[in-house]
Amino acid sequence: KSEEGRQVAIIKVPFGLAGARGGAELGPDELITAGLRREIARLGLTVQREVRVDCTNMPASSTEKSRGKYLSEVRQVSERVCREVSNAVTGGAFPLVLGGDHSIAIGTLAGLSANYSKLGVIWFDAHADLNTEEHSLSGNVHGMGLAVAMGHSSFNFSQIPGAGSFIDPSKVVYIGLRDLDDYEKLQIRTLGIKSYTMHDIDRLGIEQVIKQALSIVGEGTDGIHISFDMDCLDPREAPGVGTPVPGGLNYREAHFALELLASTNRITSMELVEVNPLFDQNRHTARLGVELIASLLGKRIL
Ligand code: NNH
Ligand code: MN
Ligand code: MN
Ligand code: MN
Repeated sequence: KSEEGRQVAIIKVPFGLAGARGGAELGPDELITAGLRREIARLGLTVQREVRVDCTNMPASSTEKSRGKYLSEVRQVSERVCREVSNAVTGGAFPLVLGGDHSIAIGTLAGLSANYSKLGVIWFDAHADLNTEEHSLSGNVHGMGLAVAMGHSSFNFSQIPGAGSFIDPSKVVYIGLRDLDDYEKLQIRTLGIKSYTMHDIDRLGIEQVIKQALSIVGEGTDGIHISFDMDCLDPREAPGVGTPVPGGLNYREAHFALELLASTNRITSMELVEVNPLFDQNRHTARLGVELIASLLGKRIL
């Protein structure tokens, strides 16, 4: 794909029921208001389509016996996101998915897996999102997305119409981890998922981390997806998130990481999640989100 004339499909997913606290459903509109379309235009890219996935944010009184909260709402959103992401790829556009809480990754990964036979995933997050309904301490499905996508949870891709095969843990790389539940630590070891924790970033530097990450997700894959949870950033940079954790990526590390990824011309999709305007100040977090998306889409200083 050439840089010029590259088409972007903006897929807004205003869903917040699966997060730790409400407000993430306001994220997509906040990112648009913060100037996303203008930034994309400045890069010479075209927005081929902008779709808004219909999401329920008023919980129906559920009779479902599930330890995952609002699982029926999550299922419905996942099916819709899967369809939109799949349509975007089929239509030749770069899917840019705007959350919403991180449970929307279930639909994104489902739609991507239908179109790529071997998908690489770089997961920027303070958290591993590897819990299952059985193991989660919170019951919040935004902490389960990768477990669902790998088929470890009783709710998984086999229940999403149009989804492809499960995500291969050997083609997933974490960046920014610093708040893991015991079960997630065990799973990362058992599955052998390559993880660059904040400790590793301190030790290696973000450039080396990205180079190593790319060598893993870039080999034997036909697509590379960036799942970017804004809470990977330090809360001083990004206060407007549902679950802030101290000691995260700083402004330059995050930009440099995404610039390095962009320069490979191998990234095929991105989602940016967990922007929560209710905990933000002066739209700071959404503006940073827009800047980071621009970096991933190829924005250069000079
Ligand atoms: N691990 C915790 C849970 O499962 C926190 C997850 N929170 C997130 N994930 N923001 O990215 O509830
Ligand atoms: Mn997450
Ligand atoms: Mn997180
Ligand atoms: Mn936490």
